[in-house]
Amino acid sequence: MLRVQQVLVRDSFMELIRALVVFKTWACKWTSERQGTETTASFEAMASSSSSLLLFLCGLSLAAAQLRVFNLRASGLPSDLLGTTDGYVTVFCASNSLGKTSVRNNNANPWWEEEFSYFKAQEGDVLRLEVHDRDVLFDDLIGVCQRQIKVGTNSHDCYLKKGGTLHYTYTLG
Ligand SMILES: [Ca+2]
Repeated sequence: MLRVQQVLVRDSFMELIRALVVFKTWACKWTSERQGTETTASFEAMASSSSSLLLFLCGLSLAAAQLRVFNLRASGLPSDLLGTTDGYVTVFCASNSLGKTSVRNNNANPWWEEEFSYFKAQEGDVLRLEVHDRDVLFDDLIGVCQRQIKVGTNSHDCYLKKGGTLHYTYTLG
């Protein structure tokens, strides 16, 4: 929603700038014929400051925000063949890896104290958390949680494909 508004604002200003450029061209012609350069200079200044404003607004639409992911805990994780679950979570935002938690050995209801930060997040980016069970040879993927992030502090419960639930909180802004 925010992004849509930013695009609309940006497009409106693009129209305004186009109109200003047309007006300036006309005005410059008119003033050079009638009054010399003094008025032309003020039109130049006006168009120039509008361009700066446009650049500022374009920058705003690409503005990055800080994402913080924390309070990770799981409940009811399924046990593997050896009867233990050694859970850990890997965290991604918009295909960037933010890192992974430590492994909580032999615990179906683990929690993790690690926090993850990403300074280039934008509203609408996809936050992805993967819950794994570490094994001797190949780790098992228990489930994946992903959603588009929104500004503010948000907590979610996510049901994992192979069983159990992941709880997490993130803050964007
Ligand atoms: Ca295991």
